[in-house]
Amino acid sequence: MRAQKLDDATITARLAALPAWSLREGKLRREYRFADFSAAFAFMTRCALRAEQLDHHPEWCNVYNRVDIALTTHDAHGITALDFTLAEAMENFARASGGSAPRTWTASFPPPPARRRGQS
Ligand code: H2B
Repeated sequence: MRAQKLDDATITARLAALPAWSLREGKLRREYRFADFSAAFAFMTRCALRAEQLDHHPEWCNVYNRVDIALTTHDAHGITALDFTLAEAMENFARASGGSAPRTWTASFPPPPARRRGQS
């Protein structure tokens, strides 16, 4: 039997263990940045092999060193434990491939000019 769709409270609780992941439009999402294409593709290769073992496959997009991921269980029309299993595997693989969260450009971008000594 395929995995059962998780309820919102369970998804929220399990997301607490995956701080870089978020729920958007019914999918678990994460963006990774790597040193270069080679590192990004090494990560994707590891994920692809695990996805085949699990028979659970990501929606993803790769552009050079960036890998954008969306996980959902199509058969269940929602998030299941399989999505968390794959997300957790991806976190481990990303660590092994030197992945990081993208820099988020906040209100302080561009950064303020460096203060000179004596300036408040
Ligand atoms: N991957 C994902 N993400 N969701 C699914 O429902 C799914 C899958 N179903 N991989 C599997 C394959 C199914 O289509 C095959 C027939 O096992």
